[in-house]
Amino acid sequence: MFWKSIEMRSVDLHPVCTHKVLKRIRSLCVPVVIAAHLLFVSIACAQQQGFPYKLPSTEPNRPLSAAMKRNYRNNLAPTPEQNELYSLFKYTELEGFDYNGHDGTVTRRDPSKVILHDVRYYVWYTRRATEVPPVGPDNATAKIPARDWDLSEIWYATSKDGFRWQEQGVAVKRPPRPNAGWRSVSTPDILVWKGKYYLYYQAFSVHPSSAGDNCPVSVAVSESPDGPWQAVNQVVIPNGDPDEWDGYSIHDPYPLVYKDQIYLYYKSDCNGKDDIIRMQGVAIADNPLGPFEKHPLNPVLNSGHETTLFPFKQGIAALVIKDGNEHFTVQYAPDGINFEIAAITELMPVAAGPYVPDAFAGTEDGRGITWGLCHNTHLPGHSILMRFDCDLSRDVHYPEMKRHHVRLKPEHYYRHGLTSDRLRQLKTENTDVSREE
Ligand code: AAL
Repeated sequence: MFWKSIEMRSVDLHPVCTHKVLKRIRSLCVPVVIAAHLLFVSIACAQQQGFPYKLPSTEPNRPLSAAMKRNYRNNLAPTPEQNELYSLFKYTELEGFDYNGHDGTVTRRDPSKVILHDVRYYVWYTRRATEVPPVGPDNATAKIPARDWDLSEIWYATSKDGFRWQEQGVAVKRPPRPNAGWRSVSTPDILVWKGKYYLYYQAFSVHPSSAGDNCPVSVAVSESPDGPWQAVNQVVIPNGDPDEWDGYSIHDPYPLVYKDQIYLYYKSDCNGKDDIIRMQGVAIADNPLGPFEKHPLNPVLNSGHETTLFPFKQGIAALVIKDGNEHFTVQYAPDGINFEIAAITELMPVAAGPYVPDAFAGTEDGRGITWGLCHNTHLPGHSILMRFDCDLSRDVHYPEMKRHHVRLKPEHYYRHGLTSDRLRQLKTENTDVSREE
């Protein structure tokens, strides 16, 4: 029929058309029709077939749900085992730190990054040794701390293996009034730049209050990690305007060298004390003493408390540990600024200070991290340092760190029971229900 109609129309339209021409058209049409048929069949088959049993290692060329698109586009790899920015975390008690019988009078917290110098690891941290544990902002005095990090100094310790530490003493003391930090110096982090060492820290001139920690960031410099440290006694990262997100506090300064500049990440608390939001920004400088220019896109992380970042591939990776919509994630910014979630995990190290071998190399081939120190603050009146291990490194593969969940016993869940208020409410609701019956 089909050929007949072509022949007829050809004859109608072109009465002079020869049989040879018709034959040519027919020979061209046959393959086109077969190809169209095959295409139709393959589309129909693809539509019928479910998502493959074996997970494709790259994004398959087929319609995908939003979740499957995310799995291929956001995560660094479609399974945690292959995702270099996914890890579980393992914890070890440290040797070498005395806490005065854990009576709350001695605290160690907020460790810096760990650095390696002459076959020894170094870490700096907040150390408080007061006559009594913290009593809260209303009862604090010149000698009685308001909070765990009040009336503190910056101390340091060294280790040959990262497990057994020797406390070496004070690195930065509280300066005399009216210098920033006279009330407390805390939460240090380290930068090595052109052969010199710089400690950035929070410098309190008022004690931490119920409204939060109002303090800027200051810096001390030394020729050696063993000191002596010369406090510069100047604010290097000032608070923003009072109506800006970082107008009240600049916390957790965390310097890295990136693109030949100093990228100093920090956290700020905003939104008021009843509905506090914690986010992170970055200030960039060519010189460790500044001027630091805050990035116009700040905040660059919408979640997270203490800052923990490291060079990764050509960009920067961040542990977004607690607080905010995106807590318990590892994020990655190929430009150090525009972070996306790269992995979701759990039981992350709080206030992690990792050993970052290439923290100051200005690398565009960041290798990642495998261990560091962190803190735990849930002890009576004080905090302790702990060690964490992980596989967030491109150079190792520890299968036990790539498992997908932390196994916790029932006791752990029951410890997070309902509050007595909520139990009372439920009791009333249950009484109302039985009355209705
Ligand atoms: C920490 C850090 C900063 C805060 C306080 C001490 O975990 O975020 O250092 O100011 O808590």
